[in-house]
Amino acid sequence: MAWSKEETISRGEMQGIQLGRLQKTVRYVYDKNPVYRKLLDAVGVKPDDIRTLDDIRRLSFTTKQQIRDQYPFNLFTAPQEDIVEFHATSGTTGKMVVVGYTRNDIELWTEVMARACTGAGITRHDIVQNIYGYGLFTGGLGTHYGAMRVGAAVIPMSGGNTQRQITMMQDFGSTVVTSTPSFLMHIHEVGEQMGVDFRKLSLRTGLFGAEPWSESMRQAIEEKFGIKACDMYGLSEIIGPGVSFECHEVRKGLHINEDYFYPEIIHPETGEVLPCGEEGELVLTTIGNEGQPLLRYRTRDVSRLSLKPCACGRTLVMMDRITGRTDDMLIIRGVNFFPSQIESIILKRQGVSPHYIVVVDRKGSMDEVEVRIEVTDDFMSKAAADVLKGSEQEILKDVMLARQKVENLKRDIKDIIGITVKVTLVPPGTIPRSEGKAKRVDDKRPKGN
Ligand code: DLL
Repeated sequence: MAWSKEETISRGEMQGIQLGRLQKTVRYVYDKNPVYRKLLDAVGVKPDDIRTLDDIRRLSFTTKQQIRDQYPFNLFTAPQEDIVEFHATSGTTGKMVVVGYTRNDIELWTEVMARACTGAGITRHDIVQNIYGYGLFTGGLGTHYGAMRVGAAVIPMSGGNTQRQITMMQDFGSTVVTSTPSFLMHIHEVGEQMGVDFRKLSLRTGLFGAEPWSESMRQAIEEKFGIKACDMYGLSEIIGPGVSFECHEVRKGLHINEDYFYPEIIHPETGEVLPCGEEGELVLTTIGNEGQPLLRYRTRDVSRLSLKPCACGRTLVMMDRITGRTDDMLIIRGVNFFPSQIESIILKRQGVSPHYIVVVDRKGSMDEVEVRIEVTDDFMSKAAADVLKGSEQEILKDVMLARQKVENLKRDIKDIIGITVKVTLVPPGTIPRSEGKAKRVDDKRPKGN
């Protein structure tokens, strides 16, 4: 059973809703926001020019960089006094991507998340252990709102606290977990060492997302926990979690809440709109948001749309699980960052050069990051000279200095991106140079996982 009637309406009815909301959104941003008015004027589009859904193609794309350029509030379309909540994701050189929600936006978010929860089979009889982080990250609160709306009891655990998560599952009898897939697998590893058999607990379903995960990861979660694992997709810029979700009955693709988020798939290089069924970059237009509506936002996520009917009865257009990104954004343990954020830190520190590589690998079920950075020639020759001189005191000083550098870099990186990484200093010239685009990421994680 779907949560709301819009999930099962005919294509014609859906398109009618979409067109009305698209026209309203374009008029709203044109009238209320000078940045948008300028952008629309630049492509020669007035709100009245949007007469059919295909007219959306006359609008230009919006990018993450454009949102950053308007930091923090210049893309807000609602007046400040109507904003009731902020969220944000980290961004390059410290500038975050900020989102503001009006009361109606929170209502919309709650509604789409209630659909996602219902899709996963969550009802008022459930106890939902919400392991998504609460805070500026949208995962915690978005899931909280939706789970409460369907009447479930929410345990607002937030992330971390692995052992306590296990205790809560055991003592509170949680029936649902909502978490990044990687963290749930970590909980399993820790629990196994404690002798916990998760299959014997009350857990029966889970809502997973915020990072790429594969069919084999789903199988592993379902086996290890004895639950049904459903995928849920979203991004802060658009609303947070709840853009699309899987139904527990079928679990083969995600239903897009297209009456609020209008999807297109484009060729990532040419920007050409691709027909249904072809793989490309997902572009989303919010057609219900008030705080910060986005027109044709380039998500950089790669997927494919399908209009095939789903056995669950929902008629919403479906998208494939995300298969990759068209930029170099990394998602580690649910935290998003770009290599360029690390670069900005390296450039501020002395004794290290801007030659670096971010190595990502998987140890057990957890992704680990090592940042290899070349020290400068000066640093190296001083150390080499001290070794040749045989001056123990000086060598010791060099070693201490190098250790200090590593600690400082680790701390700075943690401050900016929020996760602990391993930092390794390497001799000058040892990181491979590239003639074109520098290779900043060496992703050693198994593909398709
Ligand atoms: O991750 C929102 C969210 C929270 C979704 C909880 C699902 C569950 P951001 O932090 O802005 O928002 O990150 C958005 O994460 O563009 C994708 O690249 C990636 N992502 C999110 N969900 C999935 C998923 C939240 N189910 C970015 N599969 C997006 C693959 C996902 N990637």
